[in-house]
Amino acid sequence: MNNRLLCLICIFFGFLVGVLWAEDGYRLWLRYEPITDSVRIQEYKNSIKQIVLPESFRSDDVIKKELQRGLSGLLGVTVPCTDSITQNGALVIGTAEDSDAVRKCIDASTLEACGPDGYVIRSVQFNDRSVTIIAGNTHSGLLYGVFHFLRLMETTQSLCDLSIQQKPGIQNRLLNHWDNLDGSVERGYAGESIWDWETLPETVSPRIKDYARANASIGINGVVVNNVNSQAEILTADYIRKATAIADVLRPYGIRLYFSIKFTSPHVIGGLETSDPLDTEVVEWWKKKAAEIYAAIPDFGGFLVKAYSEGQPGPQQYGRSHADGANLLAKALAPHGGVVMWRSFVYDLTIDSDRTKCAYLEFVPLDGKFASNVLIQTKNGPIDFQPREPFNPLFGAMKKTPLMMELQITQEYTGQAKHLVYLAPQWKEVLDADTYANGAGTTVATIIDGSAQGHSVSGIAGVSGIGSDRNWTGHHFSQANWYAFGRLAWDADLSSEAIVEEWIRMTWSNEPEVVKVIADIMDGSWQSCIDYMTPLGLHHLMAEGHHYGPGPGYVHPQRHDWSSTYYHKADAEGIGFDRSKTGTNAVSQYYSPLNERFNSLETCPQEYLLWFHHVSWSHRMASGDSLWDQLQARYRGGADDVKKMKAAWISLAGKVDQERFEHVNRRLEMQLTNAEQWRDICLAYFGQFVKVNEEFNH
Ligand code: GCW
Repeated sequence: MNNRLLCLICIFFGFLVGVLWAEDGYRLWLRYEPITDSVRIQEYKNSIKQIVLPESFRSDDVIKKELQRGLSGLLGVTVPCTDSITQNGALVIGTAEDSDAVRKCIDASTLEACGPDGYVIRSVQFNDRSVTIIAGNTHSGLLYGVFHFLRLMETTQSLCDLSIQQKPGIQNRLLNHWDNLDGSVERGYAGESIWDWETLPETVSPRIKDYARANASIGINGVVVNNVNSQAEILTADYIRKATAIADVLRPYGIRLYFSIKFTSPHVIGGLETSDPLDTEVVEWWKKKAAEIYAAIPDFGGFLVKAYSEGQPGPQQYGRSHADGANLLAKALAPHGGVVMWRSFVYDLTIDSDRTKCAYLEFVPLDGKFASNVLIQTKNGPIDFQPREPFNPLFGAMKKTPLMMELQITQEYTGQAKHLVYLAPQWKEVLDADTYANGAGTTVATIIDGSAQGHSVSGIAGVSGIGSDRNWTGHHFSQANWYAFGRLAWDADLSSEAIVEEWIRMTWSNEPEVVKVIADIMDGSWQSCIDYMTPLGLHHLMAEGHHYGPGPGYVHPQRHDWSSTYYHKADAEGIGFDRSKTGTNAVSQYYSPLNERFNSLETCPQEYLLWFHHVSWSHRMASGDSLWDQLQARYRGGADDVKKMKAAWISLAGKVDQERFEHVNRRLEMQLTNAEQWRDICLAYFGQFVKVNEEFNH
């Protein structure tokens, strides 16, 4: 072989190795990279010398596979699976029924308290051997326990003296895909849908299994596969067959499949004259449809519905209420154990001219009228996933109805897949907010987990930003929002900082310096985004349609509630939406003392100031600055923060892999340019009003 040929072969194989080992983000936080800390490796090897699994798990169960995959990546060894404990360092996985060690070492009441999804991880002595037990009541519980155990290793924590007991706060922890049947994704910024409807059910992409693994690793147990702006076809026999193939892949990971349905399906695909919820043929149609779905997908989760909102049909067109519509579907699903997730995202301005008030006015009077398997799915804030909103006053206001919370993982209004914005602090602010519904301490988290108002069914949904891009979410850092959503759905008490640290260690590096730099970038990123887009309670200033860049002067030709000017109301006097008692009185939808706190200019928290008040440009802020000075400082500070984020990122050159480093760096460049645009366009626009305010200028 001549030298040139040899050289070409080497280059080719070098290229192949490069491609195969490229750090492209596909593995998410489940990278299972070899641990480099030699003390830890020794400790781990001593703690895990054999895996003892129930017999039924020993062939190709996902628990066994995940453990072997994790351990061989992290430790570089294949740990043998056995049916009994033969040495120190056994890792036992099982329920009380199938494991002697579980029965003897874990108190039955402790295990029972874990419920169906919880688990116990404990270091014990059993028959004179040192053993680690992962115990649960169900396959899902054990799977979650195993992922927790692997997370400890991925984040290089000790496995000695473990005593962990976990159970999720919320029962239904769902992703909502706004995926259309043609493969496009509404508000998706990471490529086409991961469901390839065309080739299903014959071909199921291997990606779906990796998607299921990722979800299970953070406790997500339900997936709505199609857009809430639904197409009736999803309920045809053809699509049910296709969805069955997806459900079969999700099932071993404890994930149930749901559909978004179109309310007029009986008419559109069923050939009925009407879809009136009180019509007996319509009732029968839904009953049969539910039976047909459950025959194919026995663990089907239920329906998500966007009704009478943004052009979607609903019961109102037949003179019926949301409750009539939801109960129709609830009745069809109840015999099979399914639920209805009925969205409260409605804003019919004939009900009230202040958009923030509409959903409350429509839904609160229906409290107590919904069937027991209906949850009202409510966005975190009263408008629409703006960078910052006060919590939605519906939380706490419907005491007889379980309310789910809908968060947006896909960054529709927060820079899409171009801006690095870590959203857990936004979600924490809402979850931790006190509604005062049962007096002080009734946080939004306690409303949605059902504990404050005694509901046995509970749920939370995140609008997924997942697509077929190799890195799943478009921006490597948007993966963190998927991760954080799952972790908070499991445990709303986790701090945003703790989640960030876990995620960085698993996704980027365990090096303390790298962890610190990335954590600093992420922790402040939400506040920076608010500052360069919509500071001090401003909202809905984005350009029309794509919802990405700034459009403070935008006026919609027909709908004033889609105009930016409707929201900021800037004029020569000042800026902001007066929702105080002398304005639209939206403050009255909050319980006392919040209602009074928001109502007064003196006590209204600065971050919601222009949400609730029209404030004069010269108003003295707590800092002593005028409002206009403060607004300028926020816009400038926000854009400057991005400059700092970028500089901090550059300091990581050579410390994280080149491929992701460069990708993120390019995105930060775009973010900086866009943040400066937001700053310049908004300040120039608002500045016009300040200039004509003579009193203030003198
Ligand atoms: O956030 C808005 C989006 C719409 C979306 C709607 C909703 C699916 O701009 O694209 O439609 O909310 O939540 O229904």
